[in-house]
Amino acid sequence: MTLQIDTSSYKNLDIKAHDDGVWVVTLNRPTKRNALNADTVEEMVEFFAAAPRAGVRAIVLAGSGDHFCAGLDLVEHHKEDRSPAEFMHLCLRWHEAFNKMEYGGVPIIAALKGAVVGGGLELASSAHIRVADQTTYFALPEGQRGLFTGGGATIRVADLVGKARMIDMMLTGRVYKGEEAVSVGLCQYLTSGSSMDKARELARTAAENPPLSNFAICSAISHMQNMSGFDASYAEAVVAGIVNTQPASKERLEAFANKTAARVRPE
Ligand code: 1HE
Repeated sequence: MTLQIDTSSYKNLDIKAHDDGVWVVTLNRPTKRNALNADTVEEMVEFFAAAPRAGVRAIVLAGSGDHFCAGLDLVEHHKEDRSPAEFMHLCLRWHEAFNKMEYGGVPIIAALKGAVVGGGLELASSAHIRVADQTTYFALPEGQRGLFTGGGATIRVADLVGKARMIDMMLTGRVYKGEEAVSVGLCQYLTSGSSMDKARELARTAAENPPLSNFAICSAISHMQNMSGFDASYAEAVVAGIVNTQPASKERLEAFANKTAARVRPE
């Protein structure tokens, strides 16, 4: 049975389902530049845990206002005066949310603008595709704030840009934007228009794939990266055994054999 998501129960996320199966999830604290407080993280855990079982075909993740996300809610963190154990447990909730995103099997396209910094970059790097616009900039200001990453940057940002660039970003506060951000791997698309429009277009395209194929693409690849090559090749064969014999794949192969399916062409 398909899980129902009650979008009205979310306060820090604005969630809208569209007819094409694409859901738009918007961080909804623009006056705080969408800084991630503990409540927002809990809402992300809840939504991203439910999405794969709720018929969500693809997700666009965005921020309201001029900035995608200013990272950890520094004011909340300051006021709460957390103990090491309390902050560790908070970080584990961030990991819960971000792992649900990366490994959940539903394509997530991040529509970026303005600041994508600190924990905001950790969030963006948990999406499967990142789209930047002309205002988007990326940074890890943890060093300047006397902090360290706690939301998976050591894994995902290092994966995107490599260890040396990540260390440079953290030590010096280096900011990347524009074509340079694309070339170092922080985003895959840079649009002259709206990142939301481009992300919606990409999400619609992804949503047309059979859900089981998308599940494998947006879950198995990440899992396999964590395995030895030997185990990953075994797991790949098992996943391909299931995905490549599904009814939806048989229909598409029939269309290819009948010459009714689109061919792969350069644009
Ligand atoms: C915030 C936050 C925040 C803004 N936590 N409240 N992240 C950072 O080090 C980035 C901190 N933020 C900034 O550098 C700037 O705010 C921005 C570049 C994102 C935006 O600048 P601007 O001029 O548009 O806004 P502002 O005037 O700085 O802030 C507007 C309000 O948003 C203000 O609140 P107000 O109640 O005084 O109006 C700010 O306090 C609030 N605000 N950013 C809380 N981050 C798991 S570990 C992860 C570790 C990290 O993420 S470290 C990186 C933290």
